[in-house]
Amino acid sequence: MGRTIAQKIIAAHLLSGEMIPGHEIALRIDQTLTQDATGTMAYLEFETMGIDRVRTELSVAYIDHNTLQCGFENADDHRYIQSVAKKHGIRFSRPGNGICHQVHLERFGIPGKTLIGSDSHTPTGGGIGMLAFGAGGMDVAVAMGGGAYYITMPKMFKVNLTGRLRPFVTAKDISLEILRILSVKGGVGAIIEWGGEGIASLSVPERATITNMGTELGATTSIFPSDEVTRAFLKAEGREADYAPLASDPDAEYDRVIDIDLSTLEPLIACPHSPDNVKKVSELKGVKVDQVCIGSCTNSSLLDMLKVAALLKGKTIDPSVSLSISPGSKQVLGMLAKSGALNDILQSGARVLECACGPCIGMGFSPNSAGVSLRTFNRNFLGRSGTADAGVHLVSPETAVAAALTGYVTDPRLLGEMPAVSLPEAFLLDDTAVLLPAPPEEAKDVEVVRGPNIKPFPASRPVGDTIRAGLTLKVGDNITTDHIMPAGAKILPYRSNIPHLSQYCFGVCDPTFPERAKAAGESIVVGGVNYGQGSSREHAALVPLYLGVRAVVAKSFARIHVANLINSGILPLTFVHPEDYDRLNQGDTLSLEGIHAGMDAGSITLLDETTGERFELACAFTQRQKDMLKAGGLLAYTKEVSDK
Ligand code: MIC
Ligand code: SF4
Repeated sequence: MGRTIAQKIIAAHLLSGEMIPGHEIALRIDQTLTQDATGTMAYLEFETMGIDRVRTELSVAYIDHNTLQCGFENADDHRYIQSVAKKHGIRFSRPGNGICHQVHLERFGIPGKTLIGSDSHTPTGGGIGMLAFGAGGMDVAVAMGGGAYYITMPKMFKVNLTGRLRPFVTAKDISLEILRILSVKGGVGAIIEWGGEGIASLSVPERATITNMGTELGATTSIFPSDEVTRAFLKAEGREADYAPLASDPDAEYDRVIDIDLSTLEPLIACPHSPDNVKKVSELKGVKVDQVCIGSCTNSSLLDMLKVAALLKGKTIDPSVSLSISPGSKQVLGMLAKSGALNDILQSGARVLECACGPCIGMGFSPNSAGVSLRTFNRNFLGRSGTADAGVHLVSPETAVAAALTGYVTDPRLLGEMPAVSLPEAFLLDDTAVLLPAPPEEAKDVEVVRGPNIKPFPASRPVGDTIRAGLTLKVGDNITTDHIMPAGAKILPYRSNIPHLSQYCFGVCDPTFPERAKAAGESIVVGGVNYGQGSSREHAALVPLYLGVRAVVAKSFARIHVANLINSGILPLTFVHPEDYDRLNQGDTLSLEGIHAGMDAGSITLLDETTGERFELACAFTQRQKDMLKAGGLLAYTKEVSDK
């Protein structure tokens, strides 16, 4: 039987395990990336491993999330990351150089290579034919040390594109269409390969928009073939030598095939508060818009920005609207400046923000009270913008401009003719903002700089044979890591300070949780389906661990989060009978007994001591995961293994 693109890359990087869907496999990782909000923790973890130099082909540390610097915390973390990178052979992308995924695509992505990043949108690299995964910081630390990355062998989905997009319909609308079809959990356990004759008309940045938002489907990752379009992009980046063709075999088999005729698509919009709450833009016609934000790792490429500039040229935005534009990288901003397009943007009344995540993660530019915000981003989870009652919608850059010009949700096709925009044959190349590490012989003299915001990790706790704990929080379906451990300008600077962060844990669901959890000592949290969807932040596991959470019982889990729970030594269990969820009440006292034998048998009984009822819970841990849980998480386990 032929192979899919992902199966080919997996086979070439397989260290152990069988490529059978559902089985655990270990992969060799060629490249890693970190960003600063997860990076500080990842490098602290890496340092505990006592390895002098990273053992990957390439590791890059980006600074792009925490760039507001309202106090000393971020600047200190930047200095820490810069020094640790210099010491251990990691390249350092300075603040201002751009959003990790955009810069990585431009300067480092290579078709056929494996990449893991401590950011859930690392699959952006699939746009250039990389097999790229979002992962928790600990997994990235292990990969930097030359260790394997473990995943469950995914199923293979194929999306076949036919036809061609009509004017004002974009790659973002393709992403929203697949979210409409599959929902935020429809990609769980699958790798999505994009193919069909329709992909020939999609440039690498457009493909990257699509693989970026595959994360919102819950997919393990997404990938495009590497073809002449890929070659042209790499050539324009001065990296044609990195090109390698990559395609699936004609007889490759897929678990599911979805056909989309591009010529039938219309401009789409995801309504609050979920990326899969998708409607046609025309259905929301006339809704008043207060704010428009263009940028983020989804839509900040040069192509996006040139289109935006062309549409804004010679026009002024509606006085009632506030418009922000964050170009994705220094390369993009430099080329906008050189071509004069930046001036077209500025003259329209837009506010140009720095090349960083910015408003996407609530780092400034929060909407007004109850404001309607149209954003070209990938997530519109409740509270993420920094304004609790804002209504955040996700749209394409074209639809964003239409709203900025008119003040209302407007079908961009009403703007008239789409100006012709194309990518240049050569990009502006200047890598001076990517600092090189010290050579090995000098690295030993590099001093790692640690600020006072860096606090110790929460103590690891081995999972014993019994857990007796209060059900301190019961939450519903699709709980995101933004619910569990919110981000935003007030909290994000404390990513290396778990005690401080803990005050905000589950703040979106129940601000009393931290106090109640501390009072209870030990807790079990109960959730619905797709618990922990969204970001890769391991803080959504480490902070609950700090607050005494010993187990999470849910109907189902999101991939990265469940790995982070196990890495942190928190026991994730699923209901065998999902309806049992309704019979558990917040405040009950729960106990789990015979955990070790249960882990071997694949099922553990939960006793609700308050009601006397018993429930059957499932677990399907590999030996490695069981050992990790019994050791108290990945770091303790790694230490145990290396001490033997
Ligand atoms: C996000 O988009 O939610 C983030 C912020 O980039 C996160 C990482 C983090 O929380 O630091 C992600 O997507 O993994
Ligand atoms: Fe940054 Fe937003 Fe992309 Fe996360 S989704 S990496 S916050 S731009």
